[in-house]
Amino acid sequence: MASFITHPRLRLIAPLALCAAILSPAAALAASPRAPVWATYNPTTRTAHLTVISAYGQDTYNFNGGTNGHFVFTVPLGSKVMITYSNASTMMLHGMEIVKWTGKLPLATIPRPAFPGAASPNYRHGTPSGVTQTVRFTASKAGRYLLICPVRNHVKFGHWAWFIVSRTATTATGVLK
Ligand SMILES: [Cu+2]
Repeated sequence: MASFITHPRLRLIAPLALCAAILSPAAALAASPRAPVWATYNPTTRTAHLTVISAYGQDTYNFNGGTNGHFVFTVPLGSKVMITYSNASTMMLHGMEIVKWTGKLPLATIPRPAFPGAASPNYRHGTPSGVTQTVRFTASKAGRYLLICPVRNHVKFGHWAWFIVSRTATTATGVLK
């Protein structure tokens, strides 16, 4: 189960597949929608695999369905982070970048990535609709970071999430709050 819902495209249809597999109405009630698995962690290789989708579920300024910091990723300090990033919007470019939390949102200028490689290709311009990319970096410093969409004005419109690099976490999580 876990392996098949980690694929973003399958993730979208997973709830339908679950419903189809359920024979009795009582069971259907019991198995109400299950949150997608947005993060997995391999403690042996210290690799965090994250899925990040812009405009997930509805075509708005969201990451994995969360706007304005309602989605939170946490990874253990020192993780090798591998992000599968997709822009699901049918209307516009979006991108992703991890930046330091300075106490306020980067509304006017877009900072450089907090870690080398922690941004989608050509991040200020954005990723075209329907394209999936891989982003790799090492979460080498503990602290509070933002996952932002660096496309012009998108942070202002709510296109940002939290990204926490934790000294105490033993696994990676991605939660919509
Ligand atoms: Cu955006």
